[in-house]
Order: sequence, then C-alpha cells, then structure tokens
Amino acid sequence: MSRLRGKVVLITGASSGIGEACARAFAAEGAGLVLAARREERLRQLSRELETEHGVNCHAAGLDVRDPDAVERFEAGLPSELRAIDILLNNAGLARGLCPVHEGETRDWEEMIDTNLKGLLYLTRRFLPGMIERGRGHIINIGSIAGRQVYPGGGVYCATKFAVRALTQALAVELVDTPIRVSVVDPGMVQTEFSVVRFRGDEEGASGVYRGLTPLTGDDVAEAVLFCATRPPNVNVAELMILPADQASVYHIHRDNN
Ligand code: NDP
Ligand code: 8X3
Repeated sequence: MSRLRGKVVLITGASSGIGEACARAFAAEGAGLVLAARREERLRQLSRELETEHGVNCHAAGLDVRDPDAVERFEAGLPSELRAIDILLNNAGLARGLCPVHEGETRDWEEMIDTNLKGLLYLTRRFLPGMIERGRGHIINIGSIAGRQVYPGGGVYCATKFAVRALTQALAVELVDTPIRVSVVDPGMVQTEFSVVRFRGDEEGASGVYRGLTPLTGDDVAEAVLFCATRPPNVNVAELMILPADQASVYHIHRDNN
C-alpha cells in the first residue's frame, strides 16, 4: 500500500508547473490535498479533476503567500479532515527579470524576496507547530540550482534560493530531536510558466531559455519530490538536486544548434 494513503499534503503554487505536477503525483498515491495559489479558479478545476480521477479529498483555496494574515485565514478555513498537515510542500516561487543588481527594480526584488523567502517562512511558521505537536511531519522546500550557484542577472533570485537552502538546513538542525523531516529539492531548468513569468509574458524570450536542450518537466521534479516523501521514517533526503541531462551547472548546458 502507498506510504502516502491517508496523508495530507499542502502544496503552495499548485496552480501550474511543478506544484500542479506534484498535486497530480500525490493524488495518484492516494494522499489528501490542500492546494494553494492566487489563481483560485485553476486550483478549483484541478481539485475537481483529482477528486474525480483518484477519489481523494481535495481542498483548494486562493492564497497569496506574501500575506501573513491571509496565511492565517487560509489555515482557519481548512476543512476539519484536512487540518492535520503531514507534508508541507513550499513550492510557490518566481523570478522577475534578468538584470544586474545595479539596474534592478526594487518591486521585482520585493516580489521575489516576499514570495520565495518570506512566504515560505509564513507557511512554515503556521503549519510546523502542529507537526511538532502530532509528532509527525515533513517539510519539503523547492529550492533551485540557483541556490547553489549564482549567475549574472540572477542575483536576487539566487539570493532567495540560497536562503531557502540555509533555512532548510537551519530547520533540520532545530528539529533533529523530533521525528519531523526537512528536505530541499533543487531542480535545474524545468519548462513551466517560470520563464514566462520571469520575462513578464514574453513567450518568445521564455522559450529561448530552453532552445536546443531538453529541459525537465514538472512531472520529472514531482517524481523527485515523491521519492523524498516516501522514504521510510528513519530516512531523510536532506538535499536532492535534479538536472536535465543537458545541464551540468548553471554555466554548462548542452544545446543542439540544429
Ligand atoms: P510556475 O510559474 O509554473 O509556478 C509557480 C507557482 O507559484 C504558481 O502556481 C504560482 O501561482 C505560484 N505563486 C507565485 N507567486 C505566488 C504567491 N505570491 N502566492 C501564492 N502562490 C504563488 O513555475 P515553476 O513550477 O517552475 O516554479 C515552482 C517553484 O520551482 C518555484 O519556487 C521556482 O523558483 C522553483 N524552480 C523552478 C525552476 C524552473 O526552471 N522552472 C528550477 C528550479 C526551481 P499563482 O500565480 O496562481 O499564484
Ligand atoms: C530556476 C533555474 O537556472 O533559471 O530556479 O535560475 S534558473
């Protein structure tokens, strides 16, 4: 029987890309789901689909992770059968722009820091105490290869992902005397809405990022997340980096120019 049957998984950023793929993967394993993102209609549609396809219990609600009061209201609005979160997947995140710090826009920096870092903290602060009380739980953070290496124009985005890695390690240290596990999954290039968001709707610029290579899909990353979530209780995958075969580092990428 699946190790996830009957577990409750909260996924932020479930309205597209990696988060949506994870929702599908966890539902297929029989987990109950709490789905959060700002585009509520997309979440509701996904939720209906997963309930019909897999017979799982699913709750979808609009949430902007940058707003701590909204996070509090979101928790208060959870149905009783989905209140005890077993796995918190802190996935919501984004990059804005690709320009050096001396040309950067403060609103872009704020959006990245508030979403990728402070949002992750607000969700963790709200749901971790319950895990500690119940003596079970797993926090899985989506970091990035950009949390291990920097690149020009990626300064603030990379800084947020370095911070995600640092926070994951800090949580692991703080929770070592509890059964709570903490993991970070660091993907390389994944073709999702990420680059379209980064370039504010410039589809051509976004697809140029992946030109000549085979990027990861959201499903590839979901498999890695599922691997972390399904280890036996004595095993914690502390860090997992997953890259396209065409990528060896942020600087070493094989592109087929034909
Ligand atoms: P997508 O743009 O496809 O998905 C991002 C998700 O985050 C969406 O569901 C979006 O939902 C949600 N989100 C963004 N801002 C907020 C917010 N303020 N409140 C709530 N939800 C929010 O990109 P990916 O799936 O690729 O990105 C998921 C994670 O993976 C991010 O943390 C990203 O940094 C990381 N990552 C991505 C890589 C890639 O190459 N694609 C590589 C490495 C890591 P909505 O807009 O509806 O709120
Ligand atoms: C996204 C991967 O290399 O575009 O986290 O920063 S990268």
